[in-house]
Amino acid sequence: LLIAIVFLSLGLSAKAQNYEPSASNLKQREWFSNARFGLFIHWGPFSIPGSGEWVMNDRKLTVHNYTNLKDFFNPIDFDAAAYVSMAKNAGMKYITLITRHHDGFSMWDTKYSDFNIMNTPYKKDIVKMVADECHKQGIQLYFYYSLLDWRREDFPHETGRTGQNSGRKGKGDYASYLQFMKNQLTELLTNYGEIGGIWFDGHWDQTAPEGEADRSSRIDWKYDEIYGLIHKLQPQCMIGNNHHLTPFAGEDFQMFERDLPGENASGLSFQTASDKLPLETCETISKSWGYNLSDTSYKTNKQLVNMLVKASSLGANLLLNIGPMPSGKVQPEFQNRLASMGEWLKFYGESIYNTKAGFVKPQPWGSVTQKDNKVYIHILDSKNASVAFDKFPYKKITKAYLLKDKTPIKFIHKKGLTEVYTGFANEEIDNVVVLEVAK
Ligand code: FHN
Repeated sequence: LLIAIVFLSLGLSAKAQNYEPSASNLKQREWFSNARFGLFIHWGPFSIPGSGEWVMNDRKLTVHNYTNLKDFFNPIDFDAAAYVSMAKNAGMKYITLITRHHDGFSMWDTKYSDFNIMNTPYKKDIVKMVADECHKQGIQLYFYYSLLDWRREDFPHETGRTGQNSGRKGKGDYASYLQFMKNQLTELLTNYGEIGGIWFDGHWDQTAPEGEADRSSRIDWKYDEIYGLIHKLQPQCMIGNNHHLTPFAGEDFQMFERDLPGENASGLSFQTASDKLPLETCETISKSWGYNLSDTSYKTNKQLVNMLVKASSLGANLLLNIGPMPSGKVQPEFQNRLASMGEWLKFYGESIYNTKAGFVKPQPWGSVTQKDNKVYIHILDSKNASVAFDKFPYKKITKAYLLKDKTPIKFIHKKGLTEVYTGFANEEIDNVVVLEVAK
């Protein structure tokens, strides 16, 4: 028996190690790497109290009391077409929608949980409405799906770091919970057309706190089975998991929370950036992911452009979040910022979309993106009179000019020193200098 078990587990891990992405998956990865900008939507009954999406855990609400929220979720102002157009006008190429967050509420018509949108006064499948509109307007759709569940009896809550105040008894039953997740994922990948990717979150609930040496999980999530199912149902569908660790076998992209790859400024991203998988960083416009009445710390347009530029310069996408109001309305502070991003991208998009990481990491003055024979120098802080590189990777600079109006820019380029003169009088959000180069 022992030999059989060892053999079986070797077989399973070999299967995971040997994951070969399909041709459609590789194509999808390439598309994703070029997309650069997406919209994250944190929304559901958790939006009602206006205290963010962690309200159930933060206020120590029991399953019994929290469940009452579903009787108040009636987002009469929700307009899927307007959401999708808002994302497109912001220059975003994809939407990542919360289908089920840690509170376990399903935003679609699921057979596998009563705690779902059809049992609210609204009674309309929000995932379907968003999916139909995304397919109609030609923008890709990704699903956020929480591995962690604060309500279900079968989730092994007693081993987790959150959700112990829920009033649940027992130890959970992972085999049953796993089957539940597989059933739900099957619905999501069968009934809503082509899906760009699944964005898992909550793995960290079962690991030691960030920064501690032992980050192994307290339960075996059996990702082999979950990932295998997803790739079987929709081979192109990319899998990402916000576990804050080095990507596991079977994953197709790597995400960083509130952080640029490799920076760990937030203390949430200890993982090193993969040089094989597409990268994504996610951030909020204010502080909170879900609607928060007291959170008015909106980032400025300049800060948001900086984030997009720096992410691009590291070869990563920016997934920028909004937390709509309980009614479905998107507050004007978010709408205005998204519209400004769109305006900026209309002009400067050539230095963002389809680019690759720059030859240097972000610098105090700004950062670099590259495409074909063009190097884009993004001067985000124009206090400096010039920027210098000691290892410029191209032999020749054939032209140097401002992207904005083609004003020629002075430079020197000799062995061991390349200096571009950038002392601009104008205070643009981002002064983009284009260098046309040759090997
Ligand atoms: O706990 C969640 C949080 O609510 C939010 O969804 C973010 C988005 O990256 N992820 C988790 C925290 O890591």
